[in-house]
Amino acid sequence: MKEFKRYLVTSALPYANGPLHIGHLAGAYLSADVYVRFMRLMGKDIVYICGSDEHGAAITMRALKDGSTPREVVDKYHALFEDTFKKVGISFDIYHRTSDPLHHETSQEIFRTMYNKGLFTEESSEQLYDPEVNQFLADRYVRGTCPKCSNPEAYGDQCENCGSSLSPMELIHPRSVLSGATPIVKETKHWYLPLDQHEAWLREWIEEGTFEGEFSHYPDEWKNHVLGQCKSWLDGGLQPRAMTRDLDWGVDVPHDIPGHEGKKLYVWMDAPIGYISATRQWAKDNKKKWEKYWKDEECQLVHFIGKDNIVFHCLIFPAILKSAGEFILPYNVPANQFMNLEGNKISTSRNWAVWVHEYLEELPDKVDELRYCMIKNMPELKDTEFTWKSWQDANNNELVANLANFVNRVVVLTNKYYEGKVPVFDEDLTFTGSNGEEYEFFESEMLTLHDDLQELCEYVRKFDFRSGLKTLMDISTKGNQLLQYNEPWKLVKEDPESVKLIMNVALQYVCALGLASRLFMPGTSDKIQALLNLKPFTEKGELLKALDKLSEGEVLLKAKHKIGEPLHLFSRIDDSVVEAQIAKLKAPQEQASTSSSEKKFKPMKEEITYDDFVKMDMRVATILTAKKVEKADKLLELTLDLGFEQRTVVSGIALYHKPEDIIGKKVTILANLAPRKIKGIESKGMILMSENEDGVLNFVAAPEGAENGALIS
Ligand code: B3M
Ligand code: ZN
Repeated sequence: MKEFKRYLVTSALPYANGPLHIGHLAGAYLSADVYVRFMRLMGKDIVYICGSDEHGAAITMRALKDGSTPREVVDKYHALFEDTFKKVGISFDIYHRTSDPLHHETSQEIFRTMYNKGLFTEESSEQLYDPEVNQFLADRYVRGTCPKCSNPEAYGDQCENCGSSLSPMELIHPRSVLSGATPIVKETKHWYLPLDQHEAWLREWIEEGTFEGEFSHYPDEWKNHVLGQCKSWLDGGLQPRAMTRDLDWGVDVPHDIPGHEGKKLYVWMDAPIGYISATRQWAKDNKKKWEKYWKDEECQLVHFIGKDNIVFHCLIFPAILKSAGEFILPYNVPANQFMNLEGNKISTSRNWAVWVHEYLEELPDKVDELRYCMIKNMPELKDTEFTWKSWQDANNNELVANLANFVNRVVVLTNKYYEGKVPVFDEDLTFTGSNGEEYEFFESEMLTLHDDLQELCEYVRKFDFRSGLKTLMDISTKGNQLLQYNEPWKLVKEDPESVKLIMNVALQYVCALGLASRLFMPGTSDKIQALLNLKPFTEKGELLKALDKLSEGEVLLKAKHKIGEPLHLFSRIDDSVVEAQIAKLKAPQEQASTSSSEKKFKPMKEEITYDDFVKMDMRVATILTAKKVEKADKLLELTLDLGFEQRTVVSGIALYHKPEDIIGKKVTILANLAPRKIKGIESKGMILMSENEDGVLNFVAAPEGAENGALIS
């Protein structure tokens, strides 16, 4: 085990294209959070970095689907992520975002350094291009018929029907998602990272743990599945990978590089650099030097990620770091596997997920219950499964019956027998062990407590968070056994002196649990500390201090210290809560499985002639201003730019769209509808909306790239 001067921990930057589900939480955030909280409690100099990944096709596809802009998409989800992580207690030192100018600057600097050193190769390739919107098409922007199974809706990178991975050129009858046009093949030039040239040192680094002949890490501390994936990539032979794309959303290729026009950095080039830019921002805000964390061998870098990101963190990003020069490489990448849900893989598109923000809205006082259940089932070495029943069981049988029960009994008894003061006991008291010999009961209990805490620390240090949590609960079990075995409530009459000793030991256990639960369940730790009437744990070095005290035979809680009043740590969860959650999860699936002909569609309207149709003047427009109409819940007053004029339209969409969210939005409008006065405002025209089954109104998207005033026919 190597000690470092500094520690730098990152969690994968989530794509800001949709909310977080519990699989994300168990994958890359709770694991890192436990590790970081532990390191802080051990007094380490540690920085915990994360932020939103705001570039790439994941974002632009979402914007396309929602009829909004990439900027709107990332702003929305970045804000949601910040809020969600905060409520779950993920203790980042900074939560940054890759659309920040500092990130653009940082990734451009690294790209430029690599370019100037001649570490990219330039290659031309043929790619699909949409001739109608004049744009190269990312893989996901092409759909067509799968050459393997004939599914007509396969994506350019994958067929979701048969699971084959594809390239867009393989699709039969390809079409552009943007315009429906048949793409043409066009040549384009990109900068490639020649990973083949990095293979030899990467292999040595992964397999031997040495870099340029020097120690880097112990490979046997890496998880087998992580090493396995890396080796299989290496054995398959690494290929050069394009580090740029033809896109209009992302980090520009630096403008001093010839041929930069229209090119952006590949999202997997810029996203991991997001860790560096976030550290720079943190350092700026806290008057620290970011280089001390990224460019100093005395710093341990650990990336927490899900298994689908292994190749990027273990091969591609290290190759970027080495090329850029002077950077340290990760000491470990303890990737987690996946967490399944109620018997199936979590799926965003099928809405088979527990969305974290919804959990927090529906069960706001059950945060530590979620953290506990996620850590207990963390997919550290293999895929695991979350079920609402297991969540309920973990709460009722472990948190309530074991931890809360123990803590509560100790606090209640201390208040009852000793006016809430930690009892002073007779130090000459001796106990007789099962072997008939006398021994120092108190000292031996403190040493056991020390060893158990030490064991918990060792597990966490080795990224075995499940065992760490199990050890915490074992300490609580031992506390319960202490009470159960000695029955202080019976013994108090006949042997009050022994009861003082037992209760003092029990209080030391409660204190240790309060401290150690901080790693896993910070809210519970706060509560225990409050009911012991202690100063708030500062985190910095508290666990280290406690271990030192216990190893010296000193107590954590001094005799005569006055504790607080009892307080509920956890309460039982009823079956009805579980049933409601399962019903909610299954409802959309059942709806989807009823065949479309059974769906309730609104009846068709009466037939009209072509002449009726052409009377309508529909146009593209942009919303310039939007405000609520006074005393009308449903109405917004909008100013629209039709290119040739501006006009006011009153629209009944206020229940579904906030004014600040829709300013700048491109919409479609029926422009020659006779003006009407609505709530005293003259409304000229009507915005086209579609209504879903729940009556929610969504904008009919304007055609991509269309200008204000363009006629729709
Ligand atoms: N955004 C992929 C993901 O969310 C990607 C991770 C980036 S880490 C630098 O799974
Ligand atoms: Zn297929």
